Amino acid sequence: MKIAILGGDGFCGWPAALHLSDQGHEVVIVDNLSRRLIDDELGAQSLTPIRPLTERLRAWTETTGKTIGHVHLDVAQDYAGLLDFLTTERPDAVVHFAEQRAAPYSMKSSRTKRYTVDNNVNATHNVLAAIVEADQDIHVVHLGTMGVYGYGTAGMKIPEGYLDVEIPHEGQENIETQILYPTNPGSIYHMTKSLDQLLFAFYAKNDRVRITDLHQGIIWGTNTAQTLLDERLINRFDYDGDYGTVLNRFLMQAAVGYPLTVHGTGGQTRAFIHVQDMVRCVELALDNPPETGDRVMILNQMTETHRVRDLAELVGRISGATVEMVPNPRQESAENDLHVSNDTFLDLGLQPTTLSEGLLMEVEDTARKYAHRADLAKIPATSLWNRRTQAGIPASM
Ligand code: NAD
Ligand code: USQ
Repeated sequence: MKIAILGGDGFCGWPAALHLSDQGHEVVIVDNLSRRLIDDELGAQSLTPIRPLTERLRAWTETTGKTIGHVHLDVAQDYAGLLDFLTTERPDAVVHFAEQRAAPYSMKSSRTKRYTVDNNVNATHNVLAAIVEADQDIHVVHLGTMGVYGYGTAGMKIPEGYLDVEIPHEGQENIETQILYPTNPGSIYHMTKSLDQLLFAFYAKNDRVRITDLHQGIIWGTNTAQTLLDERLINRFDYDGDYGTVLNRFLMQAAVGYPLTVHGTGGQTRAFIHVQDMVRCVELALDNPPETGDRVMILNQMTETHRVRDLAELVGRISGATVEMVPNPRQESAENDLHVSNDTFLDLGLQPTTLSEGLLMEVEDTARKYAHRADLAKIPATSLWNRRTQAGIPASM
């Protein structure tokens, strides 16, 4: 397959590009390097020493003899460039990672809120409109989020995107149908992913664009089989208060001797997946496209759920780190349960990497190895969700 990876310089896109290239696919990365500019804006750098994209690509060719192309393009702003790219390159599939993905960054200010909405919604819409205008049958695989569902499901197992409902019908039998699972986003970032869902539903229905939307949980881990081949291929590792995700932050904090920053009571339950399983899921999704447009294929891309305080306890146990309950900067439920159906990927053969296998290795091989690069001042989460959290009132929904 010829595959365009939009956002292929990022934390998920880079290992996905290498994995697909390694599998023999022809891969082209499209990225405007905005994530690297945000690193500069925040004064925060990846814990791991990521190399410039051109050097990464050269290292891939030197190491494996394979080539990955690169087009510097803003998918959200340069519609003509995107259309030209699709018309010229004619990819079989587009994997769309090219969005601003940090919830805390999206909640920092009206500027970052507006940037996140403009960038994410336009990027997704441009991809869909350009595919229709280019008149090509390109399979779109989008990286969405578990967070579109919201996290309070009253014990119900979240189905893969669609909910069976029975609607009362005056005096007649109830109508049985399926609807998109109602969204309940908890940040501007998660809201853009909810808006993406509607764009996908529309373009599938109206233009029969074939779309797979992967509702992904929080990624943990850093490297994959390919990014480990040469240090110049290393993946990024975010640990700062905006972009660092919870488990990787805990691993890094354990490595540098910083008390693990549990928000509030740590009662939030979230879905997780290892970065190596993420790249495999993307491959499985590409290999199993929906046959027709009409309806978006939605898959839950996660392998385990964990409560934040349990994760902190686990990381503390294997590393000796201490735990500190800090005031929650976010507006979110203090406690929630989460049950998720991930049957499709398991049926397609995914064999999950479990926390119990990979966690210690992650602390030793990545977090401790690069601990000397850490800037501890960047650890605290300073993005406050609203006037309540700014006033120090404990978060509750
Ligand atoms: P990232 O910020 O590391 O990578 C995103 C990449 O897209 C960056 O290289 C950035 O430069 C590029 N980009 C952003 N806007 C662009 C634009 N307009 N034009 C061209 N390139 C653009 O993020 P990530 O962690 O790799 O996440 C990728 C996708 O996966 C996101 O859409 C995110 O919502 C989703 N996701 C990530 C996680 C996670 O834990 N990291 C979990 C669930 C879902
Ligand atoms: N948390 C802590 N301490 C920390 C950091 C986070 O307790 O130091 C808590 C947060 O309050 C939250 C939970 O951990 O309750 C998860 O936070 P996170 O930053 O790891 O994850 P989130 O903001 O949801 O975003 C991340 C990715 C996003 C992706 C999402 C998947 O940045 O791109 O969409 O995970 S999901 O959470 O399933 O929606």
